[in-house]
Amino acid sequence: MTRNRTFTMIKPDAVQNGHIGPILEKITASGFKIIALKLKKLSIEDAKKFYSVHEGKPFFERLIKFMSSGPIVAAILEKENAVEDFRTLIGTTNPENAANGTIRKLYATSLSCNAIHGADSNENAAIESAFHFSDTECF
Ligand code: IDP
Ligand code: MG
Repeated sequence: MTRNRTFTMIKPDAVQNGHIGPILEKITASGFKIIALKLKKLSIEDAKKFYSVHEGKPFFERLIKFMSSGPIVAAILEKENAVEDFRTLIGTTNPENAANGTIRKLYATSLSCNAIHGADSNENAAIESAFHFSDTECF
């Protein structure tokens, strides 16, 4: 299987609750190499752009408010089958349904505030990585 890359954000709830360290440890222990990493705060405009696919959905405004409420950790990760394996590692969108041991099961506080983002395709991983990291940054 070929190595490829995915994109993640540790969301404001998990950053605020002190879970950056344990989440990064779980990610690297699961075989992902961290290619790029930064702590940043999204503006409302940033969050709207990043989640534009969800515009018009009932949870959109709450999602934007939440994602711009405090710092996030953005990262590019590399592994064989990275996108699919990372989605498995984070668990289902609703943490109540997430499998034991997944990041959302362990660290999410609710369906809205679910601790972590994972890109859902190779194409979106590339788009989302470019959104957060310029090509002058080291990766
Ligand atoms: P994903 O993050 O598992 O890919 P998406 O459907 O892409 O899930 O939704 C993006 C984010 O929007 C979720 O991670 C969650 O924070 C929020 N969200 C999704 N569905 C709902 C909902 O029904 N109620 C509240 N928030 C939601
Ligand atoms: Mg999604």
